[in-house]
Amino acid sequence: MPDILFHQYDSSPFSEKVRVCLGIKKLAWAAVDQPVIMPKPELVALTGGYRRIPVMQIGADIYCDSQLIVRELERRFPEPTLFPQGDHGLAHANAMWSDRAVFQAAVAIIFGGLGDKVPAAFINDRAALSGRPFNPAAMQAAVPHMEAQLRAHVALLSDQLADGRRFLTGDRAGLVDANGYYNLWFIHSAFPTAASLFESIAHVPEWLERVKAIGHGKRSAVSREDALDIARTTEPMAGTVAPRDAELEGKRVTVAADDYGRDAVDGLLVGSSEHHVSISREDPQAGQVVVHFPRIGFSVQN
Ligand SMILES: N[C@@H](CCC(=O)N[C@@H](CS)C(=O)NCC(=O)O)C(=O)O
Repeated sequence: MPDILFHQYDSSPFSEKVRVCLGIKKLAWAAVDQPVIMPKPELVALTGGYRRIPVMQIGADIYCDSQLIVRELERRFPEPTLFPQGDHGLAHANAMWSDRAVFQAAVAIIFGGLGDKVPAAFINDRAALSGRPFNPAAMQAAVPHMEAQLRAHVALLSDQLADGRRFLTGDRAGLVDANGYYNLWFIHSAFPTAASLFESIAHVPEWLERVKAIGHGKRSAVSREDALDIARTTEPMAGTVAPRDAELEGKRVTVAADDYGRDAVDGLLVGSSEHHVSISREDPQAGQVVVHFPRIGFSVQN
């Protein structure tokens, strides 16, 4: 069984970002399929309350958010790299563009386009997730603006590819390709009529095909129950705490996303850096686990 257990669902765009990175790295991994809406009892047993998808599990270490998952994949499996030109900082910063601006446009185009075809259970779940009404019918009014936004964002990809390069930073694919790709994949798979928005933008369709051809690495499957068993029967890795967090070492802290899905997770601070924070918690089903979060987009309270 592969070490990488990837809690995901197939239609999830942020999961697709990571699946492309797993493909670039040619890694073997097991999908642990999670429901698209709450409840997700096995997932929250592992995370302590964080409900978003994707989450990566390696033994009893639980990595939340695609930003940190990608960082950890690069740390553990450096070759082939996700940063073929270097530029680590810029490539990670580029996720703030894809995960916020482009994602917001994709969501409005897809759900505004689907309108009353979106199931009520999904609408209610996403309203609870965001803490705001989730109203596909109202999103329809924003579709023309969001389509213009999307085209302008995709034009940036086209500019980047204009000199004939195969991928966004050169001849080898990397994280920025996964970032640029997954929202267009999301539109294409969830609301294919809207794909006409970018199918005629120069260089983009060929590049999308190239990224698709990378594939997802070597995928297998593990059940949610088995994933919990693996957490319970393994020890989490030891971490180190950054000097600026020394006073918090071993103390109880609460970590929560600052945008949506803000369910707070609490535990003892056992690791940190400028890029991540790690907390240890004991769970009746998952045993002792360490849950890791990125710094960007997450608050840490004590
Ligand atoms: N910043 C997060 C965003 C993750 C996110 O929004 N995921 C969506 C699915 S693609 C989600 O969790 N939706 C609610 C759910 O699946 O319960 C990341 O990069 O992982």
